[in-house]
Amino acid sequence: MTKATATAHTNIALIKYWGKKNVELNLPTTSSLSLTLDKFYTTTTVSPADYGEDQFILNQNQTDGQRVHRFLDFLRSELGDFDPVKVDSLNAVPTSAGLASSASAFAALTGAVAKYLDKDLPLEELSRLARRGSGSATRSFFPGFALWQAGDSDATSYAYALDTPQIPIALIVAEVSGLHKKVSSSDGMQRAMTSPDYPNWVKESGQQIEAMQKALQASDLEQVGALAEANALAMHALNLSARDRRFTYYTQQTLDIIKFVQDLRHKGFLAYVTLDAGPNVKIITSQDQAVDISSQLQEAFPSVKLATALPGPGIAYE
Ligand code: 2P0
Repeated sequence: MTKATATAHTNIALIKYWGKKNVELNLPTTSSLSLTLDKFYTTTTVSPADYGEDQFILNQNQTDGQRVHRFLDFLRSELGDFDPVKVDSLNAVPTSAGLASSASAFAALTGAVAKYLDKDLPLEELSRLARRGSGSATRSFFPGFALWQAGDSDATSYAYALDTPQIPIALIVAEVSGLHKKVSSSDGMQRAMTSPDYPNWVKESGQQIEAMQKALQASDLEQVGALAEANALAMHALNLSARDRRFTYYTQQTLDIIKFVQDLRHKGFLAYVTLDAGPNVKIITSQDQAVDISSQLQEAFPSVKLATALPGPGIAYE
């Protein structure tokens, strides 16, 4: 194989990963459950390097991606040594969309390297490998809903597809305006683990992930939204109650949008929020209400950028 290309879509966690029980192996404290999104993805091509070392090109610019270089060396240790490669990635995950690109990026890279080496690995094995690049990447190989089982070792921590009925779910991403001080997710979750409420969040998360799977099987979108919102808001409360360097990703506008979505619910709409490692709000709703909710949000928050995503496909190769 002289060249291999893979496309992986990003995902949104409905039950979050927020804490590591083993930093080196990237083992999470809890299992997490996600929805793959159609709109946002990374396409990565792996080919022989132009010269004697690995190269990383992101959106057509030569980039010094330390994480990518470290990850390629990790793949050599797992899949057998290979000569230097050129990694050429195109991100259709605009940073402005407020979604992390590391999930789709490390999933696409893992898939493209395996294909380049002519290794026909099961998706669960690719997921296990991608975990060492970025935790959320474990979940980006599968169409629709995926579950990353925390596991208790390197071998047992990977994601798999959930077999659910077709659910008419939609996700509106509301990009909050203004400049924000960044706390990386790796740092944020280390801080959150120092909250006295952390053990309780872990316990509740275990119950929520069971309830979420039942809600998905029953196509109960109200319950899916309610569980996701409770899990996400409790995650963000940990950041505020951390003993070590407590912080928040919330801005005033984040809080205003959360309140607006609660008001929509009181008016009878199906609308729930979830938030990740940043100030942007993602609204879980049904496909038939997404346009209406989106236009109400735009009217109330003219400066906010909105994008609506639907369930997306699993990894694909060219
Ligand atoms: C998630 N996030 O479940 C959670 C919720 C953000 C908030 O996974 O340290 O880039 O590379 O494993 O996967 C984002 O963190 O973290 C994330 P690392 P990752 O989607």
